[in-house]
Amino acid sequence: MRTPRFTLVIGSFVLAGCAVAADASMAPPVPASPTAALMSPSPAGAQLYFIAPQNGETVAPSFVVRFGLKGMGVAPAGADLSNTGHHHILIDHQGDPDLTLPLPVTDQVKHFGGGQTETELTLSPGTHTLRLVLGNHLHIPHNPPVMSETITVTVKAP
Ligand SMILES: [Cu+2]
Repeated sequence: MRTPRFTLVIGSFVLAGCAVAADASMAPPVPASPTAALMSPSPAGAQLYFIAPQNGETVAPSFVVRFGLKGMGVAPAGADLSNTGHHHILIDHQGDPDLTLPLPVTDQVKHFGGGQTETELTLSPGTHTLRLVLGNHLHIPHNPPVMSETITVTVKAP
């Protein structure tokens, strides 16, 4: 008479054990790099793009660049708010920057840590490439990175 009851208790234990194991498997993976824990997730479908200029456009030596962002918000550098970042523009940059580290400050990487959504660039005559990259509060690209396509503009002589 007592055996069936004992079996029921054991059964409950096994079920509870399974639930705990399932939760553990949902834990995030171990960071792959020292800065991985400092990266911010980007939501699915986030898009970064140029409102102006357009790819292939010919522009004056000084021209306005407008940054377009869908699915995320803009926040100043230092403000750790989910699903936000600030803009960076890569000018004549070869390949991707290191997407696991804070973006450097160079002539080819400009930061808009104030939360700006446009800027005026002055470039030498000829063709130049431009690309936008969103960075988190620490200037680290998101995971997955939110980057625009690379566009080419032709700067005419003054
Ligand atoms: Cu930055």
